Formats: sequence, structure tokens, C-alpha cells
Amino acid sequence: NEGCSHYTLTCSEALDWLPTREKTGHKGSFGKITVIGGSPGMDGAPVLTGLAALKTGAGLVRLAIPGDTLSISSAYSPELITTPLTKSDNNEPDWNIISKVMADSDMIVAGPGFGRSKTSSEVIKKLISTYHKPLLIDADGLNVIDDIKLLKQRKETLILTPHPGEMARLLDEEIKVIQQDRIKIARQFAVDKQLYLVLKGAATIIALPDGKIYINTTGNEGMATAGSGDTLAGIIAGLLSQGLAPEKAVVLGVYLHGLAGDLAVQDTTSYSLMAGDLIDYIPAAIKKLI
Ligand code: NPW
Ligand code: AMP
Ligand code: MG
Repeated sequence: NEGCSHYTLTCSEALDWLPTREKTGHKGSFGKITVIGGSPGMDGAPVLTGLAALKTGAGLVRLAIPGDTLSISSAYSPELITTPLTKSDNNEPDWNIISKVMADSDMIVAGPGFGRSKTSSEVIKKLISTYHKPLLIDADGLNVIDDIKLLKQRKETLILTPHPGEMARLLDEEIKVIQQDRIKIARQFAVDKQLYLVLKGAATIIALPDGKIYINTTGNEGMATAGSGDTLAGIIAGLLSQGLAPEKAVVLGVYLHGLAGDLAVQDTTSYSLMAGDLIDYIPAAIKKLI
């Protein structure tokens, strides 16, 4: 029933869903994430994703980045591990390394800053069809999906986090068509393809594969800034990697991302808020709940 199934997450539910940290846990207990992305000129995006995942509580984050960009991305942060995704001589995907990365990760985030190259397209296709653990696809990872039928064939957890421009490309529609009917379009896509769809923007819509819809209540216009969505992908991944079920990780992740934005904006104003501030305010957002 489309008329009576829209939910919002309450503060107390958010606390209830927050994964508990085992006192004797070690970094392996809190999940190993690989972020696949980056390309010349967009070397910062996967770093934002990785740092947001660590701040949310992930145990270990590795960035797998094309060789020509790796050294720039790896210079940003000592906490992130990096691996070259491509062969050193021709920048083609290194399928041996990619197989190792797949075996070694509890989940993968693919797409931030990845560009729309042949390499991106081949890697995303391979992940959708052969990676058997949870997969989150964002940003250019969405832009290079040329056959959406592939999404339906995948059996394992798949989370897509498009902004309206990316959703429009996926559906080969105009942005205004998406925006006119956000809930219906998000629900149809999630149910038809049996995946978790986060349609971003003011009042982000989260559509679950069973047709249930959440409308997010946190966030503000200061978050309309470069890299904002890259941090959301990391927050959702950080929750998933700590064992939270996908339906809770997407809803709580969007809520926490917006809450971090609402707390940050009190200090930065909506003019000056930047994606890095969202990462810096993840602890305050978590503290607000506990
Ligand atoms: P318009 O035209 O502005 O009105 P793209 P991208 C539309 C990486 N980044 N409501 C928008 O509309 C990302 O990870 C790297 C309505 C335009 O048509 C990606 O890999 C950074 N429309 C890559 O850049 C920091 C909306 O979508 C189109 C909308 C490209 O990502 C920045 C733009 O989408 C960036 O994150 C909304 N709420 N939101 C780095 N430091 O390395 C968007 N649109 O062409 O996919 O461009 O989102 O910047
Ligand atoms: P991206 O376009 O991928 O960088 O993602 C932008 C992020 O900022 C998404 O999580 C959006 O929901 C959020 N965002 C952008 N504009 C607004 C707004 N006006 N109000 C609330 N959240 C926003
Ligand atoms: Mg984005």
C-alpha cells in the first residue's frame, strides 16, 4: 500500500540501532572495508569515504585506487591503507589484486571519484556479478552502469546511493522527472531490482527491497557541497561493517550524516560547511544519540 508506508527514524530508534562495540573487540571485529575509486583530479573522494567509515567505527579501511592516482590519495591520511587497482605499465585493471581485495574485505564501496573510464566500467561490472558480500555503489560507480538488468541478477546485498542526477542517468530520464515523483521512483526501483536505494537530496528517500520507505529528517542546505555524498557512503559502510543489517545501516547512516551536518552547521554556518566538517562532526552526532 503506497499510501501508508512512509517511516521516519526517531532519535530513540537511532540509538537502539547503533551497533554496540564489543569490549574485547579488535579491528577485525569491526569490519574490513575496501573503497574502490579515485582517478586523476578526483583523488580526494575515496579518502573522504574511507575517513568517514573509520570515524563511524569501521576496524580497517583500504583504498584500492588506479595506479596513476594512488600516491596522491595515499598521502592524505596515515590511517588508510592503500593498494593499486591497476597494472603499473598500462593502467588496466589488475584482476589478481582485485580478486585478493574481494577475498579480503567484509564489504566494498565502489565509485567515489572513479571517473567514467573503461576501467571503472569493467571493475563495477565485475563487482556486481562476482562479489558475494555487501556492495555499496555510489557516484561514478553508478554512472558507468550501462545495463541495469545486471542489478536484478545480483543476489547479495546491494546498496545504491544516487543523487538525482545519477538516478536520472540510471533510468535514462530527466532530473525533473525524478524530482517530481521521488518516492514512487525510488520504491519501484528498489522493489524491482531487490536492492537498497538511497535517493539523496533535501529529505533523502530510503527505499528498501520490500517497498518500505523512510524519509530522512536530518540535514541542511550547507551539505550541498563537494564531497558530501562521498562521506555518506563511508558512514553507511562503517555501520554495515560493524554488523548492522543493511536496512538499518542505510536508514541510520543517512540520519547520522544529516545529524553531523546539523551539528557542524551551528559552528560553520551553511555557507562554510565542507565535506571534511561532516567527518569531523560524526563523533558529535554519535554522542548526541548515546
Ligand atoms: P545541476 O546541473 O547542478 O543542477 P555528476 P558529481 C545533478 C566525485 N567528486 N538535485 C546536477 O544538477 C564524485 O565522487 C570528487 C538535483 C548535475 O546535473 C563523482 O565520482 C571530489 N540535481 C564525481 O566527482 C569532490 C542534482 O547531478 C549532476 C542534485 C562526479 O560527481 C566532489 C552532477 O552530477 C565529488 O564528490 C540534487 N540534489 N545533486 C573530490 N574531491 O575528489 C546533483 N544533481 O555529474 O555525477 O557530478 O556529483 O560532482
Ligand atoms: P553528493 O551530491 O553525492 O555529494 O551528495 C550530497 C549529499 O548532501 C547527500 O547526502 C544529500 O542528501 C545532501 N544534501 C545536499 N543538499 C542538501 C539539502 N539542501 N538539504 C539536506 N541535505 C542535502
Ligand atoms: Mg556524490
